[in-house]
This record gives sequence, structure tokens and C-alpha cells, in this order.
Amino acid sequence: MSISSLQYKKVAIIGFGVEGLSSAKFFVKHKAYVTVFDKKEEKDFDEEAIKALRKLGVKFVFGENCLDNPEKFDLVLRSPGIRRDAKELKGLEAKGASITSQTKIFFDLCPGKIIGITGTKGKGTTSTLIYQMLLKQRLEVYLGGNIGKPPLDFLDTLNDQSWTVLELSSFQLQDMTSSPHIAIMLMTTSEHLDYHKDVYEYIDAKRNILRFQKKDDLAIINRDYPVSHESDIYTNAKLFQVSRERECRNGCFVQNDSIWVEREGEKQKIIDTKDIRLLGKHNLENVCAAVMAASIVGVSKANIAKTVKAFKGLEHRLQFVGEIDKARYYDDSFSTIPETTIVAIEAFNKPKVLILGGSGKNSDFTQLINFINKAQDIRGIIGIGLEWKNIKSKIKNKKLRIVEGCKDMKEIVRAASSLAKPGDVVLLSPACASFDMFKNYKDRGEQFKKEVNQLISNS
Ligand code: UMA
Repeated sequence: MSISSLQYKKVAIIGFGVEGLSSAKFFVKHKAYVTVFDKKEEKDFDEEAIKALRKLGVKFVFGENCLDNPEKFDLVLRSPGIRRDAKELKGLEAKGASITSQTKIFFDLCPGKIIGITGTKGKGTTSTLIYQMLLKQRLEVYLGGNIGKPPLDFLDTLNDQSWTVLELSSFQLQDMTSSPHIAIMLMTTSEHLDYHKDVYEYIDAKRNILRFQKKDDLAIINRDYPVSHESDIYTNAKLFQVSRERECRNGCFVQNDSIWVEREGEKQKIIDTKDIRLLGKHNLENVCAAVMAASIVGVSKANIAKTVKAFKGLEHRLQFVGEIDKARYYDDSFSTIPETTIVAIEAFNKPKVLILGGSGKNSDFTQLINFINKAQDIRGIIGIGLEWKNIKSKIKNKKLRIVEGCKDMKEIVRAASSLAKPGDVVLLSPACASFDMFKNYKDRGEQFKKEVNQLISNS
């Protein structure tokens, strides 16, 4: 496929979210005939965006039945939130359309090299770190994908020297037929079981990041998790490993409180862990993956170390918010699975008040509940959301003080502050999605920060 071949193609874009908007702009710019379909109603969208696209000739079909009887298209772009086997796509396919996605189109047309990052958690942090390391080395680099920036937004500015760092979700990877030049598979456990049929389907989608790599490609996998570690057989690329637990030949690892890279038998210290500002041991794995990737690309040790030292982390990921009556408040709203909540609890050796619960993702809470039942330093839990009832029924730790029934974030933060004592940590790390009480994890985190700051200004 070439950019010029898009001209006069009849293109359907399914889903008018962040990716759909970007795809519509890209295809209309390249003179394709574009129709956008979305199951929501027109009034749910930004009027100006629709008006501007209509002026350029884009057609829109809205509503629950928008795809009941579509015409024939050459290309159909699926948004990530729509499964590849959705019945609407089958109907379009039966009429002769080729089903693709923004991610697939980007891989087909990108003239430069792609560094792709996937994993259950850590993708955004690792992608951003790699991007900043390559920037520091003054390479021409772009950051996009699941992090919130669709890569067709910048495809036209790329050349064969450009690097693109792409955060890739299982939703985006599920139908890929090509893989990045450098593929990174971070900690992979299970997630999104409300979207994927089962954990095998989720893992299978993730492994597409490795599956189509060639011999001159490079793969970096996390050695510490069975699913990631055992994914090495899915790639033909040269393999590098990262680990928090053990030394790796051809890899990056934590040893004696420092981060080391070993390549072709040569071992080099990169940075002491005390100089890393990111909290939580999982972030050491993310740092190792980023260091490994940047070092393969040729970023100097000095630029890698400077970038890691300066990096404070992304929003809503174990982010310090403020202090009230000598208790420190942290926003870890991005923690939507039990594993990341365990890591967040472990990141502090202080008594904690935990804000836990939300909407369900079919997660298995056994490990987190065992952890909470044995914990000596959790002072109390503010239980929230639909999933709380299920979690609470298995909590046996009688030392814990439990508060439940809070209606909104104001009540949640007030309840947490009444349990917290000087020196404690108040941790919003819900282990669940947020959709029953908030728009999304960002909204939950923003509301938390707002309420904490409100209490600070009142105190
Ligand atoms: N829609 C339909 N029919 C359907 C389903 C959805 O018409 O059957 C419409 C919805 O009405 C809506 C639009 O599709 O208007 C939404 O599309 P989408 O859900 O694919 O979301 P986008 O806004 O395009 O954002 C997507 C990613 N969303 C998802 O994967 C769900 C964003 O990741 C990503 O940042 C963005 O593309 C840019 O690449 C979000 C996410 O939650 C942040 N990702 C998951 C995660 O990180 O865990 C995977």
C-alpha cells in the first residue's frame, strides 16, 4: 500500500472516537471518499469537528442501527473498542470490503522504524521514557498509539530516519499482520476480560507484537512474568531480556541497587536505583525495558541516565498529590487491575489507608485479597463501586477499619482523611475500572486530586 493509492478509495471509519476522528482527517486529506459510522447519536459529538469534516466531504451515519444496511466499501477502519469479529464488520466484509485499522495502516505506510510497546501495565510509562531518551539524543522521534495520540496524525511528517514509539494495546494488536522493528513485551498477566473472550485471546493478541518480526528485528521481553518470558518462542527477532530479579545475558536488569545493561558479554552500570524518582518496583522493570531499547538504538549512557533521573512519571500512576495533617496522598487511579494495587501498596513502608473498588473487568482478586488479609500495615479501606461487595466478602483481616457507602469523591476523600493518622499514606489504587462512578480513570484521578487539594486549602 502507498499513500497515493488511498486516492478515490471508498473508506468507512467505524467509531468516531479519538482514532476515528484522526483517521477521517487523514483519509480525506489523501482524497479518499470517507463515511464515518458511530452507534452514538450526532448530539453526543463535538459539533465543530463534524461541521469541519462535512465541509471536506466526509459523510456521517449515526445511531444504534447505523451499520444495519451499509453500502460497499473498499476499506473499513475498525476503532480499537470494536472487536475484529464484530457482526457489523462481518456484514461489511461480506460486501467485499477489506477490514483494517489505523494501527495496521500506519504499519503499512510508515517510512521509518517503529518501536512498539505492549504489556498489561507499564506501556505508557515505558513508551514515554523511550521517547524522551531518543529526544535527548536529538533523534527525530514521535510518540503515539494507545497513549492517546493516533499515529496517522503525524505519519505525513515522517521520513526513513524517523523513529516512532507506539504504545500498543491488545485491542489494537488483535488483527495485526506485521510487527515493529523493536518490539517490547512488558509484564503481561490478564486484563480486559470484559472485552476479550478469555485470557488466552488477550495474550494471543499481545503476542502479535512479536509474531511477524524478522531476523533483523529486535525483541525485548520481561523475564519475570511467565506469559512474557514464554513469548520468546513467538519471535524470529534477536532477543533481549529485562528483569528485576535476575541477571540476564543480553539484557537489562536490577542488581545490587543499580540498573545494568549486558550486551555481548560486556556489562555496564547505567544508574543507581536511588536516583530513580518513579515509585514501585514494577517501574524498575519499565525503566529496564526503556534503557534496553534506547541502548539498542544507540542513545548514549549519559543521555539514558539523565532522562531516567529527570523522569517523574505519568499522571495518575502513583503520583504524589499533597499532604494533609502529615498524611501523604497518592493518586494511582490508573491501577485498574489487582496486580498493580499490590505493587502500589508495597511501594510504601508506612501505614496505609487504601481506596479500593470500582466497576468490574472480570479480574481475579484472589492474590490481592490474600495480600490484604496478611498485611500488617493497612490501617483501613474505603470500599467503593460495584466490585467492592465481592472484594469485601473475602476480606478476613479483622484489624482493618472499613468505610463504605461513599456517594462521590468528596465523601471518599473525607472518609480517608478521617481514618488517616500523621505519617500515613492515603492511596487511591482501586484495582478496578471506574465506569460505575466516574467517566474513566482520568476523571477518577482528577476528582481525587481536586478533593485532596480542597481539603489542603481548608486545613
Ligand atoms: N463505537 C461504535 N460501535 C461499537 C463500539 C464503539 O460506534 O461497537 C464508537 C463509540 O460510540 C465511540 C467510539 O466508537 O464514539 C470510541 O472508539 P474506541 O472505543 O475505539 O476509542 P477511541 O476514542 O478511538 O480511543 C482509542 C483507544 N480506546 C480503546 O481502546 C477503548 C484509546 O485507548 C486510545 O488512546 C486511542 O484510541 C488512541 O489510540 C484508551 C483505552 O482505554 C485510553 N485503552 C485501553 C487501555 O489502555 O487499557 C486498551
